[in-house]
Amino acid sequence: MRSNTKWFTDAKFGMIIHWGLYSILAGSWKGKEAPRTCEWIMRNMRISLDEYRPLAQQFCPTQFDAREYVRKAKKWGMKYIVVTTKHHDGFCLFDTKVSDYNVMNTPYGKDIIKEFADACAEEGMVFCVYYSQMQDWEDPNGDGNDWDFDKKDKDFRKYFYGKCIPQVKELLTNYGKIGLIWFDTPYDMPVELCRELRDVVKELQPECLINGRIGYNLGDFRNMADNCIPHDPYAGAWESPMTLNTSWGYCEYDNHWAEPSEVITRLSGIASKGGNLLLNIGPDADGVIPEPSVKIMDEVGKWMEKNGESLYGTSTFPTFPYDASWGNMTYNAEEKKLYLHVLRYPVITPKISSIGLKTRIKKAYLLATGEPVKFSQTYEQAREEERLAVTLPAECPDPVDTVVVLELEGDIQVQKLNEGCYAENN
Ligand code: JFZ
Repeated sequence: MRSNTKWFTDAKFGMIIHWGLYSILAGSWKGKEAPRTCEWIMRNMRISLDEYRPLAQQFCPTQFDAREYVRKAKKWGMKYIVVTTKHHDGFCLFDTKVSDYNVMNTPYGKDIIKEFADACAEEGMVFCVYYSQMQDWEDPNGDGNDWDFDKKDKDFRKYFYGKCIPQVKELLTNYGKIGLIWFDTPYDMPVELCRELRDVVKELQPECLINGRIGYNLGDFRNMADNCIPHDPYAGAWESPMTLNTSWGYCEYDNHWAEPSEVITRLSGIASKGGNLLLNIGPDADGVIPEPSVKIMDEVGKWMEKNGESLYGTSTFPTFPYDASWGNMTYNAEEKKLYLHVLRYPVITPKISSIGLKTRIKKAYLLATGEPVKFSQTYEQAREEERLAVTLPAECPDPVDTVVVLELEGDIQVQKLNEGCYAENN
C-alpha cells in the first residue's frame, strides 16, 4: 500500500541540501578541478580513502545554524527540506552506531541531522532525509569504490544488512517524524533488497514517503531525471530535482548560476504538470549558503510570497487543445481556481487568449495585487470552439510571471480537439 501523498503533492516546492566532506574540497583536489559535479569528486578523481577520510578531521562548520536554513526555506516558499545524511562518499552527517565515519568524530562533534530535525520541528517544516543506499565509497562492500577495493571481493549483502538497513533504522527512529526518505542511484540493486528496504521504512514510519529512486517503481512518488519536466501531465505524485549552478555539492569556481526567473518559470511549469520542484543548496565548509544562491532565492521568495497561492495545492487538470503561446496554467480543484501564468507578456495589445475552456468564469484578477482584469468568453458556432480573451494591464506587472486568477463557476471542463471541426467523423 502506498502512503498518502497529499502533503507532498500540495507542497510543490522543497529544498535539498548536499553537504559533506566534499564541501571542504569545494571542487578541487591537489590543484585540479573536478571533472563533473563536485560531490562526486572522490570517485571522479579516484581519491584514495587514505587521503579522503582525513578530511573528517577538517570538518568544522563554525557558521552553521540549522534554524537559519529552515527560516530561509520558509521565506523562499519551500515546504520540506531533504538533507544528505550519507551521500555516496559514505560520510555520515548523523550520530550512527554503525560506522565511525561520521560527524561525531570531527572537530564539529555534533549531530547535524539532529540539529536540522529539531530546527524543522520548531519551525513547522517537514523534515526529510537523503540516504545513498547502494553507493558507499568508504565501505569495502558498498557499491562504487573500485580503486581502493577489488570489485570481486565485494559482498553487497554484507553492506546492505550490516550498514544500510541498520542506518536507515537509526534515521527513522532517532529523529522524530520523517516526511520522506530520498534514496538514490539504485543501479542494479536486486528487487528483493529494494523491497526489504521499503518494508523497513514503512514498518518504522508508515507515513514516511519513499522517492522513486528506491527502484522498481516501489516508491510513493516518481523522480524525474535531474532538471527535467515531463512533456505530458503525469498522474502520480512526482518531483523534479534542480541545481542552481552545475553542481550539487559546493563548488567555489562554478559561476554558472541560474537566473531567479528560471527558477520561477520552472516552478510554475512543473506545477502545471502536477509536480514538485526540489531545489538544491550546497553549503560550503563553514556551513554557509553560497551568496549567489541566497540572492537568487531571495528573488524567488519575493515572487512566491505574492504568487505562491497559484502553486500550493494545485494538481493536474484536463489538457487544453493547444499550448498557450503566453505561458502555462495551474489549477486548484478544491477552490475551482485556474491560474494563468503569463511568462511572455503580449507587447502590442495586452491581451492573451486561450481555446477550450468550457467552464464559465465568475471573476478574474491579478494574484499579486487583486486588480480586476477584463475577460470575455465566447463560443464560436461554426468552428465549435470555446474562446477566452483576457485583457491585461498595459504595463507588464511582473516581467517574469504575471499570475491571473480565474475563479470558475464549476469544476474545470475542457474541450478536446476532436470534439471540434477537426474530428474525423464530423
Ligand atoms: C544523483 C547523485 O549521484 C548526485 O550526486 C546527486 O545527489 C543527485 C541529486 O542524484 O545523481 C543523479 C541521479 C539520477 C539522475 C541524475 C543524477 N537522473 O536520473 O537523471
